[in-house]
Amino acid sequence: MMLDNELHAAREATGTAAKDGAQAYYDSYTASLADPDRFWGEQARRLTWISPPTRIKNTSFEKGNVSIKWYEDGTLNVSANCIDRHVATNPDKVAIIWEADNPKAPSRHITYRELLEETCRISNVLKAHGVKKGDRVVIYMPMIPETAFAMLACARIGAIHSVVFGGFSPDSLANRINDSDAKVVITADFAPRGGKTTPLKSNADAALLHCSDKVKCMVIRHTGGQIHWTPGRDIDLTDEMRKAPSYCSYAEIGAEDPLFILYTSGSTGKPKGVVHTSGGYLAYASLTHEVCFDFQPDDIWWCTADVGWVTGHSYIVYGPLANGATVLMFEGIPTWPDAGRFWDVVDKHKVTHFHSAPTAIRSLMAQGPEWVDGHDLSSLKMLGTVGEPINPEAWNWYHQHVGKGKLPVIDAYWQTETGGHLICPHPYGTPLKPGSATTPFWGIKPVVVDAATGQVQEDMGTEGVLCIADSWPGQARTVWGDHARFEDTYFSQYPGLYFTGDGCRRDEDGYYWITGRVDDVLNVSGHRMGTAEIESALVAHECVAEAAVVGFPHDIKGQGIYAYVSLMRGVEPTEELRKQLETWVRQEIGPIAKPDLIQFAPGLPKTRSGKIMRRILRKIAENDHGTLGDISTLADPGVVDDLIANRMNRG
Ligand code: 6R9
Repeated sequence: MMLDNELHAAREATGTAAKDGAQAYYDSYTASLADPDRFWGEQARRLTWISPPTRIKNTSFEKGNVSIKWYEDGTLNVSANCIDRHVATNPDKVAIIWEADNPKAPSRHITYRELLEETCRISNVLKAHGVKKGDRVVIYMPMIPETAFAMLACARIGAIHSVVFGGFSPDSLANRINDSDAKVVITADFAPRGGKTTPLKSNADAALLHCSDKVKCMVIRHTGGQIHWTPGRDIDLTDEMRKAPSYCSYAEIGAEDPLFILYTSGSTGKPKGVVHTSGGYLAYASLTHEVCFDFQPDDIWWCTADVGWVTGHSYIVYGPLANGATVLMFEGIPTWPDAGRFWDVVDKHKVTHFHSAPTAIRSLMAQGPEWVDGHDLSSLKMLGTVGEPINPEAWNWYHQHVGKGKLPVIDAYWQTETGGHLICPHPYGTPLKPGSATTPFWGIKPVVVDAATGQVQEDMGTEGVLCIADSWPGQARTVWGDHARFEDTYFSQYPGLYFTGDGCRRDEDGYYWITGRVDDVLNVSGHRMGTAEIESALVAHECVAEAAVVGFPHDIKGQGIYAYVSLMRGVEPTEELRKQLETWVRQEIGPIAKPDLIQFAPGLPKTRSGKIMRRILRKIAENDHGTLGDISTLADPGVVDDLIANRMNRG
């Protein structure tokens, strides 16, 4: 379904004609590929540099020599770009509107001037405790403005932050503190969410038992609930902020100095610390935020992601604040206290841009349209979706009920590693097709590769794995402490190309349709989970001999987690044990990794060389065991019958 006419009607109805027409947009695309140095040299001017770059692009995707540098001789400060330059022109503009989990709690409005003061206070506290340029600071926080202050405070002094999602367990937190060798953890007492609270500080206490005793713990008092204090290690950040000076000068930072590390799941081993640097990342985040959403100065921008994920980094904090936007930050969830909460917030704060995820849309769709229809959503100009492929049914529901059949839905495809959007429509310029992220953004050269032959497919109407042929400024530079792993993960499969890990189809019109991960990464409610991580958590339990984890289609989450577990000899497969294993995984990794279904299996299907045949496990989990294909290479084909007979997903 092409929505060309509807979109033109939308442009008229909302009166927000895109700054550039569609033709200009696609002309810029052509220019960006024809002369990247010139194009990105011009784009660099959107930032305020201390020393403007003269060298623009210096990148190589060649295996063994992967090196990505943009604007390498430029210097700037990211926090000054996100704050000070707006304070100079418009200090009383609201930078952050905060809406609490509890709908009865007052919202907060933080102006750019206040954002500067609060950020500087944290910078000063960090400095007073010895944090210097290049030191790592882990941020384990609720969705509160102080989280953004803390990120920007690190950027101001050149410290590298690593935000850890508040839903991660103490073990996951400890792994990230240790891998990044962090000097400080910034946390809060508790994180309220959906009427429940996560005890962040006590999780941090548990994590820090496994870390160097030099790591300091700074605590924001958010709910004021009772917490344990460890003298000499814990610092009352709320109190120290109050006493700290409200100005801190910003440091001069090289464009290629790291801004942050963000851990993400891969197909093997432990999560990787993806490293983003300062100049290219910020230019790309701010450009995509402005262009892909036709962002205008008076707009009220709301992205419902958590700051613990890359979407929160690029499209709650860095992109919008670099553009001087008013950003709404929401502590709660879509369905609490009821399924009308998102729309209450849109109406209350007159949100113009609403950017969310397919899983949230599907969960609201399941509650019925009446929760949306009763609200005044007339402030909205544009909708966004990100995180996983959106099924056309959810897209249409979103467009019809939230967008009243008029608003464009910007489906933005990208990754932690890409810093910003890779493939997404131009609002009003690109005719939309529900379920397709449409066409590449400026500077992005997608290629579809035949997975079996490694051949680049030149045609339209083709399918394969998605790679990108050349670098763009927002691209991750390395994996923290392990450049070889960076090369190996992204640049070794298809020489000279960046491998996304996603499958895709390019249709006759040149539109891209992401078909999901082709590696052992699951996408559960838009969260990336490595099957290997969940498996190693399961086998760490004393009753478990072996485990294999696969995804299965799930109405709300997109993918659910299906675990096949073989028990140690003599251990009985009971319901109680099943519950224990669920709790175990929650504790080991976090609630998002809890298996939806656990099947006890006396044996797993393996090849004669001992490889687990995941293809078969996937089929059984999908309840599609009629077409298992060739199982003759299995060491013991008999296990398959047992797996089918005892499957958990009889749909
Ligand atoms: C931004 C983000 C990345 C993976 C990516 C892909 C999936 C993200 C998507 C999408 C289809 C979209 N993904 N956006 N698939 N359409 N619009 O989500 O980063 O957490 O690193 O996940 O998410 O599979 O490879 P991240």
